[in-house]
Amino acid sequence: MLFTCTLQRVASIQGQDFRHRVRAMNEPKDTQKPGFFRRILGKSEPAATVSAPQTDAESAAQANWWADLTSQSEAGQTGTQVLFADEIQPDVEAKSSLVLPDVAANPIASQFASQSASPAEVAVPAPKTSWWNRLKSGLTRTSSQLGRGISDIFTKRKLDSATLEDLEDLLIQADLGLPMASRIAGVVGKGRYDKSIDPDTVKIILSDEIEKVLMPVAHPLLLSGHKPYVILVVGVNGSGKTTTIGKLGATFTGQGKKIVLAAGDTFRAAAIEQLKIWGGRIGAEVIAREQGADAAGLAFDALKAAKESGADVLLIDTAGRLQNRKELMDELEKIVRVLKKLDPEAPHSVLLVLDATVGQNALSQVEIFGKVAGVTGLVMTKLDGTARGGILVAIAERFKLPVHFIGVGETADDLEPFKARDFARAIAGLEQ
Ligand SMILES: Nc1nc2c(ncn2[C@@H]2O[C@H](COP(=O)(O)OP(=O)(O)OP(=O)(O)O)[C@@H](O)[C@H]2O)c(=O)[nH]1
Ligand SMILES: [Mg+2]
Repeated sequence: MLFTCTLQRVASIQGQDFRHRVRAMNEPKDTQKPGFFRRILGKSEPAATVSAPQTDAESAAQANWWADLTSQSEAGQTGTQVLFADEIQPDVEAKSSLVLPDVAANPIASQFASQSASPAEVAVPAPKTSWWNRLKSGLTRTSSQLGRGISDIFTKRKLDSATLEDLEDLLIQADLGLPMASRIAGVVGKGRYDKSIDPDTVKIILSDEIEKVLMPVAHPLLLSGHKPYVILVVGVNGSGKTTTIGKLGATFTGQGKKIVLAAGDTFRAAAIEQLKIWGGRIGAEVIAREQGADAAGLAFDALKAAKESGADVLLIDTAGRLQNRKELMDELEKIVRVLKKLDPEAPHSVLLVLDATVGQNALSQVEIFGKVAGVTGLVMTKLDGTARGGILVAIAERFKLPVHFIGVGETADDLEPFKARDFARAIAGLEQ
C-alpha cells in the first residue's frame, strides 16, 4: 500500500525546484523542512513512469491476436457486414455476459432498446437529474476526500509550513500533480503565516486555481467542415471507448445527426456485439466484420459506406491496447494511413479515452498515444469511480490537449461536454 502510494508520488515528482521556490517565497528559511515524500524518496529522485501491469496471459493473447490479424490481412480477408438500425435486434438480456450499462435503469437507453427508430425519430429525453447534480455526485469520492482532508488540516490550526506540507500531500494524493499542489499551497500560504484560515476559503482557492488550468483546455468538439466527420476512438483496454462511442452516438443522434459506427475492435466477438447493441439503441448503422478481421480494412470500408450513405458522423471503435506494445500501436497508425486514402484529412478527430481510475498511468497514455495516433482531444471516463479525479488537472497542465467530454457513469446521459468551472467547483466540493 505504502509502496503503491510512494510510486504514485515518485511519478508526480517533477519540478521539485519549483516546489522549493514556492515555499521559499512564503516562509522564513529556518522553517523549511523536507515533506514526507521528499524525506522518504530523497532530494534528487528521478521521475518514474508507472506502467499498467500486463500479465503473461494478456501478452500472449495480444501477440496471438496480432499474428491472426496479420495473417488474415495478408490473405486479403474481406466480408464486411453493414447492419442498419432496423436490422439490429437489441437483446440486452441475451447479452448479459457483455459489459453494458443497466438498460432498465437508464431512461435513454431503455427508450433506444425498445424501438428501432431511424436517427431522425430518436429524441433524447431530458435527463432525470441535472448534469450538475450528476457531476457533483460522480465526483463525490474525490471531493469528499479533499473536503475532509482540508477540514482536518485547517480546522483550529494556524497556518505554517507543516499545514502547507499536509495540504500539498493531500492534493498529490488526489493526483493533481506536484506543480499544481505546490502552486495551490503557495497561494493558500501567501500572507497568511501564523493566521488561521477557514477551510471554505481553502476550497475556493483550490477551485479557482484548478479552473485557471482547465479553462484553456475545455473545448467543445465541433463536428463541422467534414461530411462525414470521422472520429477515431483510441485508448488502453477497458478505458471506456465503446461505452463512450455509445454515449456520443446518443448525443449526436439526439441532435438529429446521422451516425455510422465502425466495429474496429475486431479482436473480441463480444466487442463487436457490444457496439451492435449500442447501434440498435441509438438508431445507427454499424459496420462490422467477423472477429479477427483486419481493423484498418474495416475502417476503410466504414468510411466508404458512411460517405455513400451521406452520414454526418462516423465513430470508429478500436481494440484496447497498452501504450507500451509497439506492434499494437503500429496498427493504429495503419488505420489512420488507410483512412487518409479516402479522405486526406481523416480522421478529423482522434479521441483518447482515459480511465480516471488509473491515476498517474494516464500521463504516459496521453504521451504515447499522442505521438503514435495523433490524439486531438481527450475524454475522461469513470470520474465517478475514483478519489483521484485530480488527474485530469495534472494532464491538462502538462499536455494542454483539449478535453472534450467527461464521463461520470455507465449510462448514455452520463457523458457531457467538459466545462472547466463546473468541474473545478465540483471537485472542490463547492456549489455551482
Ligand atoms: N462507472 C463508470 N463506468 C464506466 C464509464 N465509462 C465506461 N464504464 C464502464 O467501463 C467498462 C469498460 O467499458 P468499455 O466501453 O467496454 O471499455 P473499452 O475501452 O471499450 O474496453 P475494451 O474494448 O476492452 O478495450 C464497462 O463496464 C463500462 O460500463 C464511466 O464513466 N463510469
Ligand atoms: Mg471496447
